[in-house]
Amino acid sequence: MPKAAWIMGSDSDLPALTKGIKLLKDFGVEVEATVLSAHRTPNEAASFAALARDNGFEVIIAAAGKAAHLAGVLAAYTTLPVIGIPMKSSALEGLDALLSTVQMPPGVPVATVAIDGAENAAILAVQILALKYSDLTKKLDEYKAAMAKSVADKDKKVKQEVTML
Ligand code: RP5
Repeated sequence: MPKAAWIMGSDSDLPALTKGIKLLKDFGVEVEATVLSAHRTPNEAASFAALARDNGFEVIIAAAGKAAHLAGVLAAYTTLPVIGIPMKSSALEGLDALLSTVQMPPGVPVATVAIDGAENAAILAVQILALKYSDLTKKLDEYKAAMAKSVADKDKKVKQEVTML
């Protein structure tokens, strides 16, 4: 079973992440959620990342707000792919976290999704894991087909509503 680590800087991040975590689990990925902070528990964060591959993780998702260095610090200690989610948890509405997460120096990439972009983080993680687990490719195709159907349904509904105007 594919295995992902979903790290968050604080328990206060969880409500904005649950939809993404659920989506990742719905794809059949084992998800281990952990609270770690680049600033409050730097040693634990470094050690988690350094041991992540040996502990069976294949991708790391890291969500943090404010001066968000979590994803970057984890990426510094592992060669596993790290997906960063900047959280909208500050007076700056997440722009601070976005810049802190995305502006990594050459050599230490963090694949950064949108502010509060937990669902895209989940899908990107599945796309990475699908390179190894081919059944995930089929599930991604089904996911895209369902998305397209939902847009087609909306198009039909809008056309009907506009006809009635
Ligand atoms: C960040 O600071 C966390 O990721 C969270 O988004 C934000 C606030 O954390 P708490 O003060 O609620 O623990 O490190």
